[in-house]
Amino acid sequence: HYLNIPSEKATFSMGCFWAPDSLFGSFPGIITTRVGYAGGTEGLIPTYRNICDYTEAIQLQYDPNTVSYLELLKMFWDHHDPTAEFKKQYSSFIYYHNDQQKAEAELTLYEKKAKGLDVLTKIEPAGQFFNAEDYHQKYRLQQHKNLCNDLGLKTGDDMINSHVAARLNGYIVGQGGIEQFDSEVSKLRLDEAAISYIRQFVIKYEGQGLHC
Ligand code: MHO
Repeated sequence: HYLNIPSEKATFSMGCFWAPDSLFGSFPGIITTRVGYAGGTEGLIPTYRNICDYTEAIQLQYDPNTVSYLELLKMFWDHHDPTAEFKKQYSSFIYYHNDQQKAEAELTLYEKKAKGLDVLTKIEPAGQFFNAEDYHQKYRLQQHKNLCNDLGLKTGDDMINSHVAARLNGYIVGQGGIEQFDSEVSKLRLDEAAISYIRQFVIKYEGQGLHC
């Protein structure tokens, strides 16, 4: 049913893409996520082993009536260090999908710079997005093979297109927390065994942050 609600895209690069896949996956208003490569030279085909001049990126499909782009931008800024210098693969980018996203991204960048921060983040139009290899999609969730099998999540496309996979990839590493998990879990239509399996990880990892 979430395919029938209005949705918009957002694309960010903020270091290793496994972390934002979990960070955003269980965030309110996120419908689906995919990880991949963005912002490189047109005509070059990036892969994880040969990423060319692309960045690791997260692409979100979100419900703008539940979460605003400004709220997503706040998550972007709050969950990586935009002043740290990395090779291009892990650099900080906001790839905008329309003029309003561009204006809001520029506003928030300006606010950071006004605080005296030496922010390296670049803002560019979203171009072609190349999906990463299947094993990178919902990476944290994929570490729970039996759960994925029980949920019928078998292929990379399953991982990319499933709302449940997006939510659980966050919850399984504690993102979103137990209160939010309990309040939304009935909507995910999981069986009791799956719920209690996931629930123990939400409790275990809540508040521990993300690593790559
Ligand atoms: N530290 C991770 C980075 C993976 S990320 C998808 C590794 O050792 O593979 O770039």
